Amino acid sequence: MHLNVLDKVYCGERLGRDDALGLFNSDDLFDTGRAAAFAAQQRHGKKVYYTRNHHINPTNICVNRCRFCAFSRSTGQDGAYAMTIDDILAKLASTHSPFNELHIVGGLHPDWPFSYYLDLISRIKIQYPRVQIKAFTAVEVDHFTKLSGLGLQGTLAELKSHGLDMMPGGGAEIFNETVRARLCPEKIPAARWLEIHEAAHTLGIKTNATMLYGHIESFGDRVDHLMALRALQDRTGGFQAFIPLSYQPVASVADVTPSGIDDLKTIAVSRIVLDNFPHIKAYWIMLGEKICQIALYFGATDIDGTVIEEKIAHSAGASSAEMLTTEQMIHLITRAQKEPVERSATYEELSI
Ligand code: V47
Ligand code: SF4
Repeated sequence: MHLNVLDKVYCGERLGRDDALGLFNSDDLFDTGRAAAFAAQQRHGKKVYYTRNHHINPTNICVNRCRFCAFSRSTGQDGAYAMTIDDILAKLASTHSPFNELHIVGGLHPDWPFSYYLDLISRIKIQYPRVQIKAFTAVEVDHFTKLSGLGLQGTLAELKSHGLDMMPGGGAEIFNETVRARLCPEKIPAARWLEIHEAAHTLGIKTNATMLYGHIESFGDRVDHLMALRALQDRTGGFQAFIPLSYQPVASVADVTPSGIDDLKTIAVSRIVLDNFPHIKAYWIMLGEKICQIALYFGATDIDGTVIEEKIAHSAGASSAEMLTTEQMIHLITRAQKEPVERSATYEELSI
């Protein structure tokens, strides 16, 4: 059965649910990886994309308090913080590393009005007109709809007109509702996450998608998650990259992180199953730099960016560096015998 499944990849045939499940259950990591590398090479040759980006997390105060999230705090709790727009602009002004992409996500603050978020992105755009803003997960956008009273389309249109260039893929976690209820009972349901991404695509806002794996979910849950994303992408074509997020252990959920083998298998199966996604991103922050580099032989064609200051994975104890320089990113890619390509948030190739 396994060989037939991979033959489908080489013939450009789409995999079904059982095929994908068979790959997750197989121990033949190299055969799966080789087929995924073939799928990646067909799309992008030897090119591997990276960006110079900066992560901004305006607040860690969040009304949701997902069980796997070591980043969030309640109001008044030790370590809680909330930045003003001036704080954020001062932080950006003080960075010495150039950036083309700003990745802005944060907690669902109980008191901030919608105007905070609009002012934030419009003031950044005034200061940095050439920088692209990738901001706000579907979870935050859902929260904004309750503040704005503008409905989903109206809220997204307002964000776009104030400078939102694209949306990150966070908040998808795992779509299976039973697992989701155990991981993050307060979070929007999977159907709402998909609805928000579909609405963004309809308005011409490209987005990414993620999957948090390696905690209490089953392989079947992962396959269903991938199938739901593939079906939406068939309808809209608005997804740019899929990012499998390797679970960083938090005692209240599960106390081990996925193995390197599971990380590579998940990258490979994602590349094969998501035949309509341009990129699979190996997020070095959660994988570590070495697994990220090996992932370039298992179907990944993007390694995210310099990041500069990462809080979400590092709050959960991620042992990767907090930033990489452009030279380190290029080195990571060229040492894998691949061709580094600097990109914008929306995948325009930039000349260095
Ligand atoms: O939604 C929280 C995850 C996500 C943990 O779109 C955890 O380009 C692992 O979505 N272990 C935010 N993951 C990060 C994210 C992202 C990152 C990089 C690039 C892009 C993109 C998106 O982090 C959250 C949640 O799923 N997360 N806690 C944890 N313990
Ligand atoms: Fe809040 Fe996002 Fe953390 Fe959940 S994952 S508690 S929504 S910041």
